[in-house]
Amino acid sequence: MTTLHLVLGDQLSRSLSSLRDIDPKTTLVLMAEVMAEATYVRHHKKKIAFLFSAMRHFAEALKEEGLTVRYVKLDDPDNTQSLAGEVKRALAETGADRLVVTEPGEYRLLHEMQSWTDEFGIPVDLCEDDRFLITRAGFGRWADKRREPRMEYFYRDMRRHFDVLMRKDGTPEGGQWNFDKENRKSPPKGLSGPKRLSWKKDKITREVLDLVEHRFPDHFGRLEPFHFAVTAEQADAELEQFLTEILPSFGDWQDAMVLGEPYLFHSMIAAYLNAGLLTPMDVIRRAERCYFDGTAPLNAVEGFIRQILGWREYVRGIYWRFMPDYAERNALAAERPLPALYWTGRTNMACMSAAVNDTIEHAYSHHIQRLMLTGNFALLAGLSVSEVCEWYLAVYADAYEWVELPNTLGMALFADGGLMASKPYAASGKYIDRMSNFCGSCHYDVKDGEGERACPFNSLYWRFIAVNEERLRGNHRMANILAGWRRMGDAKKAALLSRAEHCLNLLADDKL
Ligand code: DLZ
Ligand code: SF4
Repeated sequence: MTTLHLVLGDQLSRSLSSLRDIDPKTTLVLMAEVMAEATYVRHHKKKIAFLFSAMRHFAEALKEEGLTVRYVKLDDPDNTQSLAGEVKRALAETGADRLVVTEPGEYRLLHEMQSWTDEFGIPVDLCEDDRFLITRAGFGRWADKRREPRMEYFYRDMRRHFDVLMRKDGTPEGGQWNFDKENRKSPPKGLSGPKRLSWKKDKITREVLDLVEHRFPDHFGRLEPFHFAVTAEQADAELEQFLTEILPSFGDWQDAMVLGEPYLFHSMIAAYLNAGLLTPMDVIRRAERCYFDGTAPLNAVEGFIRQILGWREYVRGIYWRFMPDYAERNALAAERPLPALYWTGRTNMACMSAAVNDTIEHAYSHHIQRLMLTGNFALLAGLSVSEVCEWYLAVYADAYEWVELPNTLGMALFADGGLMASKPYAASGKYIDRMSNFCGSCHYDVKDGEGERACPFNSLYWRFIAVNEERLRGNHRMANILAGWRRMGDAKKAALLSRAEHCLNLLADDKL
């Protein structure tokens, strides 16, 4: 009797629930590179290369351990190019009579797998993905008890439950849960991040890069230079570099943006965590130790841990609790087609050009670029929620729907009507100017709202307020801004709205 253990491309953890306590004599591990997964959105070339190389390395490690692995490469002539097709083929060719798989990270795939028992006529065991720290059902119970299931309260419960950065008397280290006020420093002149580790491409990676270049030539992004970690050991070394050299500065400059500095003091581990090369609790405990050992300050360690113990778990919980209808939400009726500049990076807006070009180059940009540049612009311009969500899912090496959808639809676009965020993250050029050095070299004038060279973020910001006045009326956190708009003179209002319309026309003509 043989059991087939399917391991997906973002499940590359040896501790995976479906690979635990397995008997090598009766286990056949199946891994498959398939067009269906590589093209359901047109993923960034670097994202596909990273995953395929990491998958191949993971399969090699399992084989070295003595497990039998059936690894189907993308260009295998018999490849059916879908996961279901490869499971079916493996069952037929090996006589396996049972399938075990850890639950996938996306609703579409879970939905599909739920029909596999009937389709293939064998038992399908779906194991809980316990690399996450709270189960889907556990989060559902937490959320259903609350009128507004906000991250901050979830995070506090997680800190208490896992005893992370807590004092013996049950209060948080430092006497506060959150040190964000210390984490919003504007970047001083010349701020630059440290040099990152860069991995030499081995034979497996070189082969994969060749494959991706040939099979996905029209996908977004630049394939080379490629220096992602592709094994758990390499990812661990990047984490170690972050903890020892970079974490101490992470807090202070967490929200800063600097031209030519895509990484600054960010950890860059999301792609590794989300593909399974690192596990969250290990990262959290090691970061916590940096605070207790005195090698990193509390504002940095707490801010970093909150991303993993709080945000990451929270967005995943929201995703599973509210899917599938969550994906259909569009509370602000945003329908404008996604403009070409999101794909090309060609625009006179220095900030947007930097964010998109960094994305093209690295399949990465940091959270403030995502939230306050590309996300904020999409919110203000009323860009189509589904098109923006698809863009985020395609372009970032760390993006899977469970993490991308709530972050984009809920946080950046406020399309869930305030389930996740208590107010829209809408900001004018003033915020961008404070947190970056982009405006100094921009074609537009950040201090101007209405003139010919006025920063588009300024007029679009007020247009957003005007267009959504009714929808946002009941939101007390928006009351001052709405009152500011109402108090504004008619001539000023008209000038801002006219400038905003002009900017939207330029956007449609690819000339903004
Ligand atoms: C993202 C991705 C890509 C590009 N390719 C594959 C693949 O060829 N085979 C595979 O098993 N998984 C791939 N993945 C990851 C899956 O899309 C991911 O498991 C689901 O989206 C659920 O998170
Ligand atoms: Fe961006 Fe406006 Fe500043 Fe230009 S002036 S960089 S468009 S915020």
